[in-house]
Amino acid sequence: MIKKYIFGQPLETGAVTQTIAACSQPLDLMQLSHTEEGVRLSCQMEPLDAVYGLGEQVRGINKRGFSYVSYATDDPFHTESRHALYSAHNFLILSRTSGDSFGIFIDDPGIVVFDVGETQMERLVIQAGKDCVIYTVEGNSLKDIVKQFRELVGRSYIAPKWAFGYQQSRWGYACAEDIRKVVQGYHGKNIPLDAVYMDIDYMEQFKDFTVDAEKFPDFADFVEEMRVQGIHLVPIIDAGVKIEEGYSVYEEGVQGDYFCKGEDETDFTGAVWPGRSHFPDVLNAGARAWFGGKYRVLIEQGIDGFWNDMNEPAIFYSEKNLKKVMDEIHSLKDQNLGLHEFYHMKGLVDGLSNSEEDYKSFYHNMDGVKIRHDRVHNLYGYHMTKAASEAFDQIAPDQRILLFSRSSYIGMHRYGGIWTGDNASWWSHLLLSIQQMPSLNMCGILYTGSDIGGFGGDATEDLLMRWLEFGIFTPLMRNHAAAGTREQEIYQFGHTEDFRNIIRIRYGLLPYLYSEFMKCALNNEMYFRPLAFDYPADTHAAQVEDQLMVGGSIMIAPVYRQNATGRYVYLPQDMLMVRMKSLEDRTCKVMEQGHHYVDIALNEVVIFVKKNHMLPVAVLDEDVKNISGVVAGRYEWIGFAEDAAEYVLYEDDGVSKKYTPQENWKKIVMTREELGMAVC
Ligand code: MIG
Repeated sequence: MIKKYIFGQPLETGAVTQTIAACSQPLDLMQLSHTEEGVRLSCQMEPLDAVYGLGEQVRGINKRGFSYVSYATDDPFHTESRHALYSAHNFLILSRTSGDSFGIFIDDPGIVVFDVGETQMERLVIQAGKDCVIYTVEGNSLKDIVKQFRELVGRSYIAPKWAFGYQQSRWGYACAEDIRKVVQGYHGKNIPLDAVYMDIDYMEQFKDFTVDAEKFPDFADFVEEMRVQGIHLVPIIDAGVKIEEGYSVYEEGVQGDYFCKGEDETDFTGAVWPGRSHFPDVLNAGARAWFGGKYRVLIEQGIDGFWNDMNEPAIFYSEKNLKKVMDEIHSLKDQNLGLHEFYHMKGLVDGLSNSEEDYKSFYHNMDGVKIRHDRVHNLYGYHMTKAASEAFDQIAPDQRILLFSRSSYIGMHRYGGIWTGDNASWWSHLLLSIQQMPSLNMCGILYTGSDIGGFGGDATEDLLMRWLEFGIFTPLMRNHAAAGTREQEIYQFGHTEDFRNIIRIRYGLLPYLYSEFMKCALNNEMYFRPLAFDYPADTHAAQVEDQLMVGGSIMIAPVYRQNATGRYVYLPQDMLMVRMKSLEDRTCKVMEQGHHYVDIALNEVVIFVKKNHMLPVAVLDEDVKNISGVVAGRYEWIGFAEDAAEYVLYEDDGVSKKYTPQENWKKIVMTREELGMAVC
């Protein structure tokens, strides 16, 4: 049961797609009060109650014990003490041991604070603005609450099938030759690869929708050269548009009045990668149609995937603020600085980027209404991505195009996926990425993954290997790293054969992973689930923060600690442990419900199949180069059946949007003998 409550005069964010009438009774699931900031909700939590959700955030699956701020922030240093990351996903579930669990969604695109027992351990306090819509969701299970919420906000984005292949990225591939080397690096070692990313260096001076002709002569030919080898190129698009006379995107934007405005009605200027830039007012329908239409120039050259970056929007500095800071620092010159003044000065410079002052100094024209940016801050990345998606519907209505964003808000999940931003090559971030996945799925974001191997810092070989062993289960499986860090393409390391085996396991599992993704997208379910969602009566399952259910048949328990040669795994029921040294070298063992210590060598992938469940595993040729080597129907089956198990397999052409035809869905039943259980 969903109830809707309206406070003040909220803006239409587009998060919700169902029309439901506002409730005439006051909100009663939490205590409501009106503070100076706006609407405040609070309630008591019993010691064993858990809080799930909030999408892309720091910390664990159970969010208790910390406070989280929804205010999209470009902060590449995600330590445990941070409160905000790149996105704002204002949905959480209070899972109560007493049974009356509920979900709550705060549809407010400005700052929202979730104090989940940080200030007082037993209190959940949510502080929203004055103008917002709040939805409460009651249901008979955690899964049911999520499903109702997901029906409320609409079907999740579905990526083309090739985007479920392995993908390589690096900030630093600067020209066609660099990309050819990457492809050769993979193909030379017989490691499958479906996409290579083009980070900001492909552009002419970081100008959106341009391609530097010196670095990429005959770009369309190059795209074709890659396509023939089965490689999709995925260029980045940044939010800021360079101010430069003669640059058509800039000139059209000025003429069409498509940029965000400053207080004085002139186009707002902030500095990002292209230098002084304007920001398309993607909250305005006209500007959105215009900006989205620009993607066409790359699509016409054969591009079929994009990632939208810097769309919190990140602002390195604004001219106004820079001048103020410079003046202040100048006034300190020749003074004998005390420590206090020194730190103040240092803070001035640090505070230039993504400053609240800047976010309060520019405006959107939301279809006739002038809105100060900070009130709608969390909608920017969402609407930039919506702009692209709406344009794709015009340009290629029947084709799936890969699209994902750094910043997002609930609602954007219908238009694209996300990646989890600039993590680091830290073991703690491997765990973080495991924990973020179910929270994101709750909020509708299914096509997602983190930068495998870590973005900042130097990846070690063992970290990359363990991260890939988890990454083979994330829909977006992309190895990405920052400029200046150790090169982390797989072929840069010594144990290539082990890496190759792991990547091949991904391709082998694809028929399963893709089927499960599609079922979850089409049925509004979660692809990654905490154990507590599937085993609600099991108090041990509720404690598990580092294992996930993946689709309907399996559980994973990734190793995320350096030098660990195994780990404790909790089995909420009897399961079949399948140990893979490679796709072909698999051994199985039936294991009983309970706690186990499981050895998992650095080069092994282990999955746990639920009793009376099974999954397809593709049979691959030795020289499979990409997803086209995963041939429909060429499968073996792994399963755990007392008598028989069944599976609903989903297959399609991978690019069209026809998901429902009967022939896409096949129910397969196999007996214990057929599954080869005798050898386990
Ligand atoms: O300020 O385009 O999160 O993936 O490699 C950094 C360069 C800008 C941030 C993205 C990252 C990308 C990088 N970008």
